[in-house]
Amino acid sequence: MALTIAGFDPSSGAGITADLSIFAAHGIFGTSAITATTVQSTMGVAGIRAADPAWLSRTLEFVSTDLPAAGVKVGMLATDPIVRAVVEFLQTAEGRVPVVFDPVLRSSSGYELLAPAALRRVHAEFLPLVDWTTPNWMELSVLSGVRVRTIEDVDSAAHALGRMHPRLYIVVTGGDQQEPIDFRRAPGGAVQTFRGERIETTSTHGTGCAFSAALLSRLIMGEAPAKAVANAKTYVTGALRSANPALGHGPGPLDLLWPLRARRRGNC
Ligand code: PXL
Repeated sequence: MALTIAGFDPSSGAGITADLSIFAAHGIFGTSAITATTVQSTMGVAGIRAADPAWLSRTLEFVSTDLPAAGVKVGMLATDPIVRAVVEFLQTAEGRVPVVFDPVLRSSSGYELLAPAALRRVHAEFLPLVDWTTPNWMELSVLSGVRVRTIEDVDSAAHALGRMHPRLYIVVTGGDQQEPIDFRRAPGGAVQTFRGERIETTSTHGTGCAFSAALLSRLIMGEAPAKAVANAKTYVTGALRSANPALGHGPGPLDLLWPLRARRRGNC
């Protein structure tokens, strides 16, 4: 069982409902706790309302006592009080399970999905409780404080972030770059790069959610770090490849359930 602590995107391209589909595609049952609701479609984010932090804390405590998760994914954190509630939960969570953080900072339509004032607590209290983070280039730049314009900058920024948080695995996703290279830094500083295939599609809404939730699923399935990253990437590539570009008027959703259909056809 996996838990996602994230925002609600009513178009299901990203956020909680997408995460639950991704867990399901990996055969994993998912529970969830909402940090914020958004007014959103493939056309972009039109509004955000953060959840009541006390209500989030009650939800996390009540659900996890009954249905303890084997891994936790954290997405949109929205505000500083929400970060505090998630920190308190992770501190009291029984046992050590993998925690994957997709650092959702800003929507492509320009909305702040994490208040800049909350970044201090993310570094001081939240990231020390996280095992894996999956920033894209822009998110890596904000988290590390290092400008990221080239793959060499990715290397410096990932090492800077890794020195701040020595037990963190950092996977920098490059799917939105011309050369889709994913870059992994392990605790201790070892680096591995994964060269991906570039899929030309307009269906890209929630790609970061898909990668991070697939990564958590693979970790829960017991895969070692390099294999989990490679398989999460294969999952996202498949979801991009079989997405229906006719869905929505903006960047459409991925085909998150493709492994179920592929299996039914006997292809996988
Ligand atoms: O893809 C980032 C993301 C994650 N979660 C929620 C979102 C978005 C992007 O807008 O709304 C809830």
